[in-house]
Amino acid sequence: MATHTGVAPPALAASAAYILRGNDIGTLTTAAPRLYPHLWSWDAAFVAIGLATVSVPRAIAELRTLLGAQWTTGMLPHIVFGPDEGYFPGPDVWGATTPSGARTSGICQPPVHAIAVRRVLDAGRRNGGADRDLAERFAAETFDRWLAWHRWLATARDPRGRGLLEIYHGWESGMDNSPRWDAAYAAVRPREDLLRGRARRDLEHVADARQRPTDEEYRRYLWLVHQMKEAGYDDDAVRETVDFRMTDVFMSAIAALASDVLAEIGDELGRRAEATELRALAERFRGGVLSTVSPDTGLARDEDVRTGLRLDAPTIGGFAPLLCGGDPRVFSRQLALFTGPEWCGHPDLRYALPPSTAPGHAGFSSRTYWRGPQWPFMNWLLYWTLHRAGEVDLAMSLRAEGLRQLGDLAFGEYYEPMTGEALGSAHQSWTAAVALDWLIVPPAG
Ligand code: 9WN
Repeated sequence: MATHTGVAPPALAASAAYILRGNDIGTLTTAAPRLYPHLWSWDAAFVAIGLATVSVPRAIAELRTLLGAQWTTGMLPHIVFGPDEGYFPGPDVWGATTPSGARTSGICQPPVHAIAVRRVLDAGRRNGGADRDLAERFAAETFDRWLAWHRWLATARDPRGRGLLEIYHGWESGMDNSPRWDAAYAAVRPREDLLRGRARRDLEHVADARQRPTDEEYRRYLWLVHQMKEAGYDDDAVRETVDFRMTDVFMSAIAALASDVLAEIGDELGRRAEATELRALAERFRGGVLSTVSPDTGLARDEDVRTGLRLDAPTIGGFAPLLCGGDPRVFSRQLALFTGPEWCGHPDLRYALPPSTAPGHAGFSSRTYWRGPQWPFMNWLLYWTLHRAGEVDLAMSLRAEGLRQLGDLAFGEYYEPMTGEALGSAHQSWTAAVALDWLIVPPAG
């Protein structure tokens, strides 16, 4: 098998490992060398999945760094800052330090981490010997920490038990400027220009500013951070005061999936009561996600909690039911849509992979971040989940196309869907990580 540029799998794997090694600053793997010189929560999970293919101990160290910054509430913060001062908004803006002394942001990201624990455990068992012991000890020692994270989400972020997680910043979704959030952001009116006199460091590291959110968007992002900081990052106070309050259907589906995965780990550890609790959570989130599916479009929808309005933007977020399952009819309708001409089967796509926003939609922009480009880590997440759900052919096609896309060895943050051009940051860690997993771990493994 060769990629589109003829790169042989060993060369691609070696390059991916080289990228991860290069981004490793000892305690953490930066999400990207220049644009993102710190640890990001959901990136760290995918990074650990990739690292597990070359070093189980190093994968564990990555997850331990994240856990070392866990808040006493159970929240895993979306950024754990390293020593580099080259990111804005940095620790001075967030003003959040944990009792353990970790400098963090004050918000979270989707809870994909149990999948990483599963993958690390499996890698340890495949290798045997010291790796097996280490991975099993790690899973047993940290199980309660992951559980605390899921419990925090279930209480602080789903206060009414609807099975839908609330977010208070688009950054929490990990899909920052997706059209999913346009309407909610339009209602955010910053009362101070917190960008004035501050440099957008992110724009220094991309070829073209159009690949990133606009200044107008950044003013709103900073205003929300300001509001949360003013509320002392207190969960109840933030919920009541912040100008952005949305349910995130994709994050909720990830919570369902990851709760099931953590329950399976709980079973293996003999933690039966906790496994039962996690399965009930998975059921709750699955029910929440399914309750939002539009009978017209077949896509799941986010909701503005303040107005009760459901949002119909056709984005990758609408495919949340593909991650959590639960209703065979919804699932097969989504599969048809996903592989059809509006999405992966769109005739103009260079690779049959899901764009972040449907081409043709008013909010679509082929080079702009979450408004159109394809994201390799997302392709991996869907590959892994669909394989687990028994959709092996589709999963293997995502894997093959995903690897062809990465044959340019750029390890881009995201890709222009029509031309295949790498955009955003080069040498993005989670992109390298998923390439390694695809190349090294047997698909059923
Ligand atoms: C803000 C690190 C992160 C990803 C997100 C992605 C982007 C940050 C930014 O980069 O967000 O959190 O500065 O743009 O949207 O999904 O975790 O790779």
